[in-house]
Amino acid sequence: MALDIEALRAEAQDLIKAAKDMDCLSQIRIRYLGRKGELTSLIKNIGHLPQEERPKFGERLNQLKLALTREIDEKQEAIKKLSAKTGTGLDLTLPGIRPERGRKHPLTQILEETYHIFTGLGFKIAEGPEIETDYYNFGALNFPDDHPARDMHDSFYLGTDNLLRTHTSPVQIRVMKSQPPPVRIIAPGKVYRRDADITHTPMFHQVEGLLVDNDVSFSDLKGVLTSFVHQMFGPDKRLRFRPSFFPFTEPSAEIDISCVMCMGKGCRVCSQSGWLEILGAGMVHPNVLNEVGYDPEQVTGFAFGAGVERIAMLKYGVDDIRLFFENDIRFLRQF
Ligand code: 2U9
Repeated sequence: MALDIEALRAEAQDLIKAAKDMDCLSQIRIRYLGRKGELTSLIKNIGHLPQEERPKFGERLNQLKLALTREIDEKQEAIKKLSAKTGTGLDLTLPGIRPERGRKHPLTQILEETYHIFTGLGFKIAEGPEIETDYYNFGALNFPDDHPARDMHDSFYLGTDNLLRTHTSPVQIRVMKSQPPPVRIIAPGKVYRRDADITHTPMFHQVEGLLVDNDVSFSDLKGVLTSFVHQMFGPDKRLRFRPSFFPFTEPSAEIDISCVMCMGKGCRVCSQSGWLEILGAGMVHPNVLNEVGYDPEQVTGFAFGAGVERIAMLKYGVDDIRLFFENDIRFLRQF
């Protein structure tokens, strides 16, 4: 029994010494001095001892009880004082929690790379409103009144005359109306169309470009876009210009690059064709130049457009456009 008491004293004192906070101390108090505590149980069991040992043993247990109570109270005061000093009750010696390092969204990375490429080719960046008038979004761009894109089913109208821009082309109209040629700009930004599936979202990003000056030809367009594709996707990529039609350019083309997955051999991503469509482009329509007050006999221009999400999907091998907008950290941290 004597040993039991000394072992208990040593153990309790070690724990009190090591206690760092109030919670810890109250656990110790309960463990030894609580109703079912270890010391309390010894006191309760005194009755099982031979009659002659009881007084001495009882006295020692009482002393231990007083001693532990005092030591716990003292430690409690000491902890109180320390936390008043630090002002928080926190253990300031613990190592801090490292904040996770963020990174740029993949679309931001593609946009910044695009700015770098085109500013290197002498282009300036231009921006404009996302809510546009029918005139800037369609009329000034030579869209006929009955063009299907003007339908409520294809564009987000806000009343009868305003809509969420369906492309960034109105930015170029605004820039040309505000200054004489030459113009050499790219217009990046959000655009909105009524469309939703694994390759379309109602909001997506475009980068369009416009160059208007004396003697600008289709070969200038080919040179600029070839440089862009080679810098963005690698110099091994081939380009293919296919005839196309847009109201705002004439002639118009769609531009394919050799498939980034199979290098042109044919695979699932390029539907076995070896080619991926990446850009639309053309020579600015004379009606558009007239509309902004430029003389189509004096100046010519080329324009192009691309979807930023599409560039990112092809460059990074992403097969569902919606992943860019779900903000799932497991997706985003891969870029
Ligand atoms: C002005 C004159 C002409 C911009 C152009 C395209 C061709 C084109 C698409 C690419 C993928 C849109 O995001 S997408 O679906 N764009 O094919 N855009 S020429 O032409 C302009 C722009 C402004 C004043």
